[in-house]
Amino acid sequence: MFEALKKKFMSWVGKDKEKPKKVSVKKTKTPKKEKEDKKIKSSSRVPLTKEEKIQETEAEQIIQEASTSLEQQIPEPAQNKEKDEEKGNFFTKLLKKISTAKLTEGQFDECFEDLEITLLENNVALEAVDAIRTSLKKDLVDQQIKKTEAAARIMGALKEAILSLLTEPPNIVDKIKSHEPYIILFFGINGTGKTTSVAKLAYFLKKQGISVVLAAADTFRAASIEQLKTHSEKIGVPMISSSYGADPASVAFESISYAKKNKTQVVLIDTAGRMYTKDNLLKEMEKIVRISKPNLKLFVGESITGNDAIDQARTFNDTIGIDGVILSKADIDEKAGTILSVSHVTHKPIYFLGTGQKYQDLTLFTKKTVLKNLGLEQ
Ligand SMILES: Nc1nc2c(ncn2[C@@H]2O[C@H](COP(=O)(O)OP(=O)(O)OP(=O)(O)O)[C@@H](O)[C@H]2O)c(=O)[nH]1
Ligand SMILES: [Mg+2]
Repeated sequence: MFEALKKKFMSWVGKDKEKPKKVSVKKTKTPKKEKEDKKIKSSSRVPLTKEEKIQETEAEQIIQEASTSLEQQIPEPAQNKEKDEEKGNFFTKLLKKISTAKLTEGQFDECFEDLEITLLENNVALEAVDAIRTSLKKDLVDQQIKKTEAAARIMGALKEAILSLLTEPPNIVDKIKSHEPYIILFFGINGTGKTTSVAKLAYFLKKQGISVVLAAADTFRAASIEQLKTHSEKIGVPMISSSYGADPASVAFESISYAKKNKTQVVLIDTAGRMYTKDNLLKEMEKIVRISKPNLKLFVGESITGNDAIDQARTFNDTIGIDGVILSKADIDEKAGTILSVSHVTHKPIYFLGTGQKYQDLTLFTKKTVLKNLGLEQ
């Protein structure tokens, strides 16, 4: 998850690999030039404290390494350096400009292009890219930024920009305890991981000592009832089902009656995958919602499908209304732009990430996890 973006961000600050071998190209200054430089420095600047001097030296090193590393590296014929790397990247270009003077909007836009391409290539939705641009602009353009702080300010601004896209979900266990029975409805298109997520959540809740009943309201797809039954037996939770072709809304209703009678705390309703473009399927879903009155409607989308998942989430939100998102298959998603974008587009939190095929592979979503995965926080 986020490997590609993390690699990119870390390469900016030289944390992605061992430091490149350098040929020691000592810049020779004539004694006269050295004297002039010293004169300019001492006349135009307030004297620096010892600490500031160290910081400035470090900052100069970063800028120099980042912007001229290619000139100084031993050429590696096997590795063809890409053109944009030669020209510098978002970070190094910005760093150079910010370290010289206040950054203008035009300069920012020019530098942002590199990041914009990276984000789009990694499945970040256009709206989310725009939000990142706006946030970074606010933090960096026309700001008085000390040279010593420039690198940290850029990375800090990036972290803030990413945080602004994300929504921290409420504590699901607290929510569940606020209403009995607490009804959670799962929906999404075919094969996204709805049934697996129902099973994973049942497993998660059971481990917390919360009682669960499963509703096999996918009465459409062949073997769907058996699939959920297998999960219910393995996890050790009851399941309510009917026959194939039965009204899914009535299965949901039956399960809720069961929960009320047996004081079961949570009802997890599995539904058939439906194309969000098909009106009749959405109408059927509306009926399930009307009858089961869920406390939480979770859209299940595949992290790997990028803008498709975003479009699905948007449409389901517009038609049925979603309360939150589960993004499955995050374990096989190198790009992970969907994780960064879906909450910004729908204004709804991601509750969980599906991170594998086992019951325990359901990860509670937190902003901190995203930042950590991106290398922007320890
Ligand atoms: N790697 C990985 N695979 C997953 C994850 N979640 C689900 N899967 C796999 O995705 C496939 C489809 O999962 P299901 O749970 O059957 O999907 P569904 O949405 O219920 O499918 P339909 O009922 O046919 O619409 C299965 O092979 C699951 O094992 C996940 O987080 N990571
Ligand atoms: Mg299913």
